[in-house]
Amino acid sequence: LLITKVATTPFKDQRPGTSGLRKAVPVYQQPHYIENFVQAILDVADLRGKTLVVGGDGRFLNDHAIQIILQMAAAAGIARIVVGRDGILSTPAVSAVIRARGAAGGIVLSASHNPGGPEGDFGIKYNAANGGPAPESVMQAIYERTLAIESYSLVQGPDLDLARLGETKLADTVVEVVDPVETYVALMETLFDFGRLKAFLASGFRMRFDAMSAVTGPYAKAIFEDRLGAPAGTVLNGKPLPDFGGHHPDPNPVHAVELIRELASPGAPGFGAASDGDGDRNLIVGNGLVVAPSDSLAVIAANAHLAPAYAGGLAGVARSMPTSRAVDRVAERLGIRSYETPTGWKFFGNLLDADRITLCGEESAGTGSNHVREKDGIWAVLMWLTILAERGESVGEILRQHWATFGRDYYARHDYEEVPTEAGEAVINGLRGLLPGLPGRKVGGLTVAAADEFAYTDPVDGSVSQRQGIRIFFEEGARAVFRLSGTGTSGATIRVYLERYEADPSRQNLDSGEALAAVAAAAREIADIQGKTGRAGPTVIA
Ligand code: VG1
Ligand code: CO
Repeated sequence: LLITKVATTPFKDQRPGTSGLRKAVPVYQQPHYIENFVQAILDVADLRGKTLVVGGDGRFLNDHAIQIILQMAAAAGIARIVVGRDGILSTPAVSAVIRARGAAGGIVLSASHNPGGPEGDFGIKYNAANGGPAPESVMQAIYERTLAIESYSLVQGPDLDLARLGETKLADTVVEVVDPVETYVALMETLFDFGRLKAFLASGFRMRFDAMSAVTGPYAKAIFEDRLGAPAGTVLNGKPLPDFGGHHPDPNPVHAVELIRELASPGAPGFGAASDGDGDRNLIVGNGLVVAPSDSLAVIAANAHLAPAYAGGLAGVARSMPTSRAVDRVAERLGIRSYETPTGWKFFGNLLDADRITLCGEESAGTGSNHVREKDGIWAVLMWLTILAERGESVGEILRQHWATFGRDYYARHDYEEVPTEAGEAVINGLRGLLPGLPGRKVGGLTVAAADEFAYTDPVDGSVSQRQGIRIFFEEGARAVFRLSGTGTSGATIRVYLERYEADPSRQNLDSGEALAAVAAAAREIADIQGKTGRAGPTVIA
């Protein structure tokens, strides 16, 4: 067994963010950059003699990074590496495979919805034995290890052929190439009534799924077209491409505009959906409308009992703090608990593991359940398809009825992208300083009721996460939240999350920009974003 030890020096910028280490491709192309971070993972996780799952969304560098990981994992004495054919596994599929195989962990190669290709982004995420993103304490330990690293080890050799299913050996390590779709599809079949959904599609109900040339293409074809019998062509952009065809694989109203336009045209299918680069996000579209992710979470919570796996009810639900409070209203009605966590899926892991919650989600188009420990785009689409089949109503009717029952939480996120890092920090620090004086302040017709900086104590392990965003509550049922993105790859992105509750059904069909104008103006004024960044308005409204 020939282990090569290579001397290296630390990179100072390998601190993982909201979702792993995400950097521009040229940063990852620096000699030793991938190896250093992978060695830090292997050192901290100690997977000797255990099973590791590896796969990615197929973006540029996916192939290259996987070969390095295999060689390093072999040198680290890992007993078995389960890798998706051609290096492909969606983020929720990695989670499913970790759990199905009793693996000790997994490495996911993706920068999610960020563009790919030589000028795009790349990322490495580490998941733990429960199938979910490793907790903050582990990621912090990995970061600290990157700062002290002096060498890494690998078993050198020719690239392994990952196109063929089956087992090969690399030194003492078994490398097992698996079908990337099989375990995931089998899991979906245990959660939903595929016979019922197939009959629904056979009855003439039509849908579109846009895979955005990213990882979900093969999963969506296997499920919607092959298993559920939707006609060929139901899945759009179904072939994963290393640069996603030059598009942002981001399922939002800006980047999924063609799908939204198609669904708005006469005679269009009644249901449209899309997923992101690594398959964990989802977009739900009806005829002429887009379902806000916070609303989607609430609708799913209110209707989950229609799917076999959730027919017995929900243990509880959770949402990230900036996600609208719509799901809380459903939880209250159902008599179950609703938890509020910091942004990022890793904070749902303990609640799911401890059976305190069954469903969870984020305003950033992430929804999921206890079936895996990641958000799951295709799962959300199957959930909506189930609701549509069982209720026999349109997406729009379901949404309007939901609002009539629970009230509507108008919602929007304003992003100020790529502002200088110091300016982004100045906005948050400025708000922090203002907090004590805010209650009672009147701004543009609204009155501040309370304001704080969100901190979270995990109810399961007691770990504390400070400084997770500034919250301003207004007496008029409105809220503004401010935080800095933890997934960007250049400068800072300020996220301003706006919401306002409307109980009156006659006022639930306003344009959300209009309904939120006062709270948007109040947020801008209080935070003085223009004064601190020079920006007159957001770059993206989601
Ligand atoms: C963003 C979203 C967050 C999500 C994260 C990873 O993080 O706001 O809700 O969990 O992306 O999603 P941030 O720190 O940039 O706001 V994904 O689909 O990129 O794995
Ligand atoms: Co993603």
